[in-house]
Amino acid sequence: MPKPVQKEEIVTLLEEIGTLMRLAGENDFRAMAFDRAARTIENLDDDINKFIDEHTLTDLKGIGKSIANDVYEYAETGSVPVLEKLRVLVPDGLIAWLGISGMGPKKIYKIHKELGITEITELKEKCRDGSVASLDGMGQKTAEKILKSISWMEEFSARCRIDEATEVAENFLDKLKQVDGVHDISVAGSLRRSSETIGDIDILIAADEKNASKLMTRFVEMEGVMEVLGQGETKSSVRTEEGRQVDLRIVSRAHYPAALMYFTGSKDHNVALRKRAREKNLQLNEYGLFHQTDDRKADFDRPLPAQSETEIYRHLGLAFIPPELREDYGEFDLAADGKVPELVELSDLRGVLHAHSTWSDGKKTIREMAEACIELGYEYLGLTDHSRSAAYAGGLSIERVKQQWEEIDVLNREFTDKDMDFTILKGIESDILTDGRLDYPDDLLEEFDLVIGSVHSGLDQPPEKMLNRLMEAAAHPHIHMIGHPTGRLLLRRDGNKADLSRLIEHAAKHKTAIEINANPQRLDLDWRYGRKARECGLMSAVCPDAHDIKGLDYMRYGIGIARKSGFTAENILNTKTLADLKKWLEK
Ligand code: DGT
Ligand code: CA
Ligand code: CA
Ligand code: ZN
Repeated sequence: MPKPVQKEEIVTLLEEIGTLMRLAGENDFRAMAFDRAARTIENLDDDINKFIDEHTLTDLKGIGKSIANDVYEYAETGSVPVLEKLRVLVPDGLIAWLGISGMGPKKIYKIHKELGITEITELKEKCRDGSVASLDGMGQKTAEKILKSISWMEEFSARCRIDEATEVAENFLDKLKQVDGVHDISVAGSLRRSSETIGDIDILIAADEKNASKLMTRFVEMEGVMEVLGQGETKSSVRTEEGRQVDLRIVSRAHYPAALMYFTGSKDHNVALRKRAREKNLQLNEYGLFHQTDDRKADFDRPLPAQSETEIYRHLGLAFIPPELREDYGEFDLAADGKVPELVELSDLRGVLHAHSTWSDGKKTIREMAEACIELGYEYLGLTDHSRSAAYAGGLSIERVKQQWEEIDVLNREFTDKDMDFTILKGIESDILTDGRLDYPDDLLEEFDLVIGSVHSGLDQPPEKMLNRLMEAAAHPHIHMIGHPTGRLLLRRDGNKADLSRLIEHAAKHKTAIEINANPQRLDLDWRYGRKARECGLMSAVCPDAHDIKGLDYMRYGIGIARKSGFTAENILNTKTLADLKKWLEK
């Protein structure tokens, strides 16, 4: 028996197929048939499940045999081959083009086909350099309209990764810091809270009033600003070349602590703070903390003195709450009881676990990776190339594993001889096979110093199956850590929906760690599981999953998430000394 479906689900399914067909350049008549079927079902008054159970969809006007069969198949199995095929066929980048107003799938296909481009950045270039204008039936006007629509879309377009936002923000901070009259400057908003994705970038400056307008002018005229969205005395917004919005607010020195608190957010955190204030007959706003007037408003003549955020928290009966925790996600309980954890810091990290070399799909040799780690002050590198099933990523055969060990031995001997305090651990990132087994025989697995198990294939298993698969791996006697547990790619692909709370309990019980993959595309384990992890005594690690030298810089984003998770250095494996780490790895 097929599972009952929702009418809307089927409408969306048929519409998606129609759209993707056009993006794939298929015959428009076929695509139109899917549109027509979608409309028919949308307008259907009877329960669609009746037609599915009785296989009578073709009785409806506008639904042919083949589409009816697609719907039956979907109801039966939850997927349709034609859609799966289309999803592979149509480049991901093109789907984003659908958000450009005035760009239908047919036009998108034409431009994509004739200019061989898939990304919006490329589309912008081709609109600017005349390539789009020169296409049949397009012209300069069309190109300009597309550019306008793109910038409009970007203005309202959602979010970016934290590394992208950080780069933009640091560029602004570096330059603004040097301007005369800036007393204090900080990022605020989601970036200061180390959120996994960022909407707009918020910057706050403390300056004397007489310097404010000069500063604002400097800001809106900075290199990299493409468009001024608004300019005022105390607040301005710009859009950068990268399409990011940056908001700058300038406040007086006296207001800076309260303003920093307010604009750091999160909104939910602020709401809870203001409520606490009112319970103490106080009023908190972006200017400060005030006693109340008789009609319960802020009495601006009676502020409570506060030189810092810490003092404001203290007035409210709370310990300082680090920005990363300000999500109204349990931090108030901690701060009221004086139990805010001493969050792990980048400088606590002693080594790198989870990195790749040219032996699999990394870009640098083991030596180059090790030397980069030494340069950054780390004491060890847990090298974890891919295992043999990961053929697409140059996974290592058993033979190659043993050769790699020889190379590592040679390098380690060299480090010892040179009296360098550095060790490469023989690790592997073993695929977790679809049934939860690891990728090598036990006697080989046992010989690695570090075994990370990650899911790289069969990502679309149903949640329960995926959970069992991960739990099976976590219980393996030779595994030390689960890599990127959901496999999500932020802003691009959802991760698996396995019940991570259960995985966390299970992994903690088996003394298997779960990494925080610090690659800003992943940041997986998600910080929202931090409390659960701490309660279960789960070990985690901040892992760059580096495939080149630059990848080692991802540690900072992983630390942000570790802090957001409420982790102290004790929760993080790679804060251990080599000796302690080795002990732990021996389980
Ligand atoms: P984003 O930009 O979506 O990544 O997230 P945020 O948190 O940076 O949000 P944003 O830029 O809209 O505002 C920055 C902070 O300013 C926010 O975290 C809290 C504060 N804020 C802004 N609007 C409101 C508001 O309407 N109510 C409260 N309580 N706080 C606000
Ligand atoms: Ca923001
Ligand atoms: Ca903002
Ligand atoms: Zn990896």
